[in-house]
Amino acid sequence: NDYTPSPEDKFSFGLWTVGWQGVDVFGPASRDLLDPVEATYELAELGASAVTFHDDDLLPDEAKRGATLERFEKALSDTGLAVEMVTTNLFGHPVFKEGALTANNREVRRHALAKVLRNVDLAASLGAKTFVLWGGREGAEHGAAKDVQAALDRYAESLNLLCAYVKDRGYDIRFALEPKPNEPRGDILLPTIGHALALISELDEPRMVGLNPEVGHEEMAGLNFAHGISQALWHDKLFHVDLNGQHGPRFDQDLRFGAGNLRGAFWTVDALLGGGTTNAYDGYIHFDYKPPRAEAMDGVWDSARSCMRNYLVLRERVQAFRADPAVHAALEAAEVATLRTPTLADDESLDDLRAATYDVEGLAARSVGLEALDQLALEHLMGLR
Ligand code: ASC
Ligand code: MN
Ligand code: MN
Ligand code: MN
Repeated sequence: NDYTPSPEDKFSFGLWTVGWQGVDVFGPASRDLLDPVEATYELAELGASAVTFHDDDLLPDEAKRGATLERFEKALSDTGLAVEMVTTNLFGHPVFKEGALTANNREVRRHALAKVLRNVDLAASLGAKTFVLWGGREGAEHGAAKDVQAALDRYAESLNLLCAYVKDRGYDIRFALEPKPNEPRGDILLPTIGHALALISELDEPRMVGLNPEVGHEEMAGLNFAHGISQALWHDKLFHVDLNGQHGPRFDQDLRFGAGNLRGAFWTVDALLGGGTTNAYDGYIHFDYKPPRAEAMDGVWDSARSCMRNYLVLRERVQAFRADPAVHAALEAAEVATLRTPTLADDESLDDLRAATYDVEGLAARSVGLEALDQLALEHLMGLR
């Protein structure tokens, strides 16, 4: 297997990923500005099927908006790449320093919503079906500074207005919220998949809003990403995904996919493929990472190539794991499929359940075979099987 990306793999990259110039808290850019249209051609060359962008990645300069869009649309038709997702930068400009859709200042909130609406029009005109909202500045560092309940009212208000707008215009677009626990704000609203799911259930059009979970963002909170996206799939809410790498709870590293928690990446791919369960993910395999500041442009393209290669290798390993007869036997021994049987049978009552006798001591002493099963997974991951 040469792990060459193909269109069926549906790989997608944010233009801001390879375009990241390496500006960080301690130093300025370490790389030159990358023209987003050139990045589009290059990503197509590497094997991507689609690109995504924030309004300001593609169109930072209002005066050049028309000309850049024309060049970008030509790149899309030359390469056959799709724009599958669009998102709005509501975090970079200092006007959003205290929040955007949930800023205390009402003018800021109105400006933020107008910026999103304009970008929704652009997303629709480019055929994007998913619109992501990452609320990096929606949060606080201080206690009394943010009325969290009012902020959630305003978050819900914005989402309700956006859904009504999309319906009114007849756009084929769904929204996806991207949770993150902290950074750049001390504490961000909707910090995890679970918090975002709970907010969605309170909206006017819950079916139009789902999630765009990012590997590193859940892992920053010490959470299991595969479990998180599995729950999102259970709720039919995994609209999109941001794959990258992270070494446990620390700053948002945005490593290339496969770096950092490799074992977590194995289970992430398994969960996306529907790993032995009901719902699988069928959307784009989207990478949101930052090529490390130390790299020059050759390293940037190497890292983009590696994201796709690592996904393809892990997919092969996961499929081999799921196809291995020894794994089937271990799953059987661990009674994994038995969990699909309802606890109470159709023709039974709770009285029947209470009247039955259970061999409590025998059950307590039973073997569960979990270590044997996990070792098989590790051996597949390590290439030993
Ligand atoms: C997004 C998104 C992120 C952030 C980050 C900006 O839209 O998904 O994780 O912006 O990439 O640096
Ligand atoms: Mn991130
Ligand atoms: Mn992201
Ligand atoms: Mn990111």
